[in-house]
Amino acid sequence: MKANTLVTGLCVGLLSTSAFAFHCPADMKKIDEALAANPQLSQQQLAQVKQYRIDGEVHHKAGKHQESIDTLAKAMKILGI
Ligand SMILES: [Cu+2]
Repeated sequence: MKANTLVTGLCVGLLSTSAFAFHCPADMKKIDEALAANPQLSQQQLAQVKQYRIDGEVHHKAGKHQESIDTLAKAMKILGI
């Protein structure tokens, strides 16, 4: 029973990690698509979005998926997506 609980916990941990790993590229894709669609943003907002997009990718590649998602979320908020 104890071993089962441990295995279940381990699986949930692995699943959430891979869900995060998948989440960032999906967010980056949404941002890229929004940027390609000529968003109505100021130069400053556009620069911020691009910076967050780059930072998000860096965090993602470093395995810091939660930070990546948080950073990409800021870009998406500016874009209104
Ligand atoms: Cu990631």
